[in-house]
Amino acid sequence: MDEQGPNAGNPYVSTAQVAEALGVGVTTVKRWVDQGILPAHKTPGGHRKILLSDVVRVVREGDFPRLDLSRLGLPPAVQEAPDPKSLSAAMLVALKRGDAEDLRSLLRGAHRSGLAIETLADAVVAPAMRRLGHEWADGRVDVWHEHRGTQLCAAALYEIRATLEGPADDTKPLAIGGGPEGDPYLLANLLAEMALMGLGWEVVNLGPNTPLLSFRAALAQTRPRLLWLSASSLVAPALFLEQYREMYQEASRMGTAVAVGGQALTEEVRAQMPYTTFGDGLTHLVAFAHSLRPGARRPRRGRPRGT
Ligand code: B12
Repeated sequence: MDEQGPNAGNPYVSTAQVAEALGVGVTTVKRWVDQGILPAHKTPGGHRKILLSDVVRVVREGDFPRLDLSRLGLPPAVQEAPDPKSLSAAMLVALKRGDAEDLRSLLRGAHRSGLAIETLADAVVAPAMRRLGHEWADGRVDVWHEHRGTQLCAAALYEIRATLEGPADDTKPLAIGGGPEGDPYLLANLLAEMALMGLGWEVVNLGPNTPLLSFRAALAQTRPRLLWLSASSLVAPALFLEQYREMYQEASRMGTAVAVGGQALTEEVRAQMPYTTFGDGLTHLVAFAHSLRPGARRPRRGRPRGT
């Protein structure tokens, strides 16, 4: 970590630079910092700096008539949000061809041009992978295409994840999560982790195939504000439900909210599960996490709420 920021993909910018790019006054930007809308980080040199990823997030949530993000070194394309449908179709082509470079530039380009991680997950990655799954079910592709596609997609996502990393900050709320034992699915958990990082949370991704007893140990040791569970496949549903209920009771005793989702959590399975919230997509997870942070505000037209 130095004055430049945690990494080249996510540099620090000054309040003056942010003011110029968003077309607002420096005092307004400083007020947003004080109100927690724009988190500021103390650099080793004691300067208050803002992460580029936080500016992009605020821009995405707000509406800035005099926006000029090229002043922050971002490509002009940031202004026009890309169409998720055509991105998802292009992603499927790259997945089937195993074209790593195409996949990387497609996903990185979409994120740099302002698409939130949860939108990338729900409207680009999940639909493309779903179609790949249908082609497997119809015998048009083999399981190895799914494995390769998952690995290439994960590799591209880890590059974006690196740009979301900020300095450790124990004032941030903590979220932990992953997938249950026997469930190998990687992408939904990686995207859940990145979506919560993008929201300014401290996040621990336990990854797929994690025994619920280990979830409980992590819960006791980290006492998170939020626990997510992503279940795409349940190899032993009855045992899963029994262990999950025990974990949920412990979580609610600690005041930890439990968010669940994933293709294996059908209505029938959910009817047997207590949880704080369920979501079909990661947009639901982000909206729920937002509601857990009282005071975290979204700037309205050109300036934050109530000023
Ligand atoms: C990739 C893949 C695999 C890979 C996984 C690689 C890996 N390590 O991740 C491999 C090859 C291992 C695999 C194996 C199998 N697979 Co498979 N797989 C898929 C595929 C193509 C994509 C899944 C994926 O990663 N999607 C991307 C993520 C981001 O999207 P998502 O999971 O939909 O998650 C979204 C939502 O559910 C939600 N969400 C998810 N988690 C959470 C959590 C919270 C808190 C919230 C709020 C929301 C949320 O938001 C996400 C983003 O929108 C799906 C097709 C599909 N329909 O998705 C088939 C699919 C899931 N597989 C299927 C099957 C049958 C299998 C096998 C049984 C095949 C076999 N006979 O071997 C095995 C089972 C393996 C096991 N042990 O469980 C079927 C499942 C059918 C069913 N309903 O049971 C599917 C639907 C394919 C099909 N069309 O039939 N698979």
